[in-house]
Amino acid sequence: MDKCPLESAKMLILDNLADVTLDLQSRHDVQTCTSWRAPIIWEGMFNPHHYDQMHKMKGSSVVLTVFAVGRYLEAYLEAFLMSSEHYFMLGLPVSYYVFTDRPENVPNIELGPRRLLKVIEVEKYSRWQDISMMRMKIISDTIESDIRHHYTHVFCFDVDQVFTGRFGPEALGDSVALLHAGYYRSPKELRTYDRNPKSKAYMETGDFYYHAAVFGGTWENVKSLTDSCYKDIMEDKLNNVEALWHDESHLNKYFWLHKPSRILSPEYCWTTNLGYRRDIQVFRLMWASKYYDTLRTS
Ligand code: 5GW
Ligand code: MN
Repeated sequence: MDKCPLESAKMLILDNLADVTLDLQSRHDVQTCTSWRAPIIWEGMFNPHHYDQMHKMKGSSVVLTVFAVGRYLEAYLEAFLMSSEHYFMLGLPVSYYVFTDRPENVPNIELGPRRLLKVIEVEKYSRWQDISMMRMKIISDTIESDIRHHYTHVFCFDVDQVFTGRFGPEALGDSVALLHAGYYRSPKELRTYDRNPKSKAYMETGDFYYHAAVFGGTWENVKSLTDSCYKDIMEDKLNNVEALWHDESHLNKYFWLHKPSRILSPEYCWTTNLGYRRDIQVFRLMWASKYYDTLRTS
């Protein structure tokens, strides 16, 4: 159903208000805006209260998708969800969509008001690269059959991480990408884009190197991103190629062709393996430890 003109005008004004209150000058040590005028969100640039109020008024509601297949379920899911209850989009309606091969083993977490958890069974692919890449297809299907009818925004997360600080509605936008902690200060030639011309993910150069551990946007945009990445992954399979960093390579290609409208600084996904830095003023989400030797054998 179309929105009435008054509603549409209100939305437009509210969207613009959001950006007027962002202070791009408040951080001189980092890049706060892209060449296509999308803000890059760093601590100190925004008034948290403003975003909380604005998204409440707009009626924003968020789905967080997360996959916990095989041993990743016991290793990470509980800590991820418990920490998310403390920091992720507090004040807005949030639904967790947990995709797993063993629904009965999903931990029972006590959720805050207007927060729900839905468990969806998926098969366990034998190759880990496929677990990672099939997320695109499954997210797209779930948006189409369910999410689009009930929520405004979708955020997709890796499970091997823990929230340690506010991850609030300032992160919501039409199309949201995250700067990879390992590359946000790297020159273009050191970024690990897929440089194989046979792959659909091939790119010569890019704007930034984005991390596939967090991406989001309106359901419309996340649907289009996941559809496009899945299509390219399948085309690569037909041609017997696999992109260097799997779904992340395809995600980077997508955001090169379809610029994100909002970018999250590495404060939104950091690892102390990279140490402590003056420009990372707050840790909002941290990588959990990797147990490759035990988790990646199946
Ligand atoms: C297992 C072995 C190797 C790579 C991935 C997996 C794996 C990933 C798995 O067995 N089960 C699973 O649920 N996943 C999902 O895919 C998790 O949500 C995980 O966070 C995501 C991406 O895989 P990661 O986190 O191992 O990838 P990187 O790029 O963070 O190393
Ligand atoms: Mn991960």
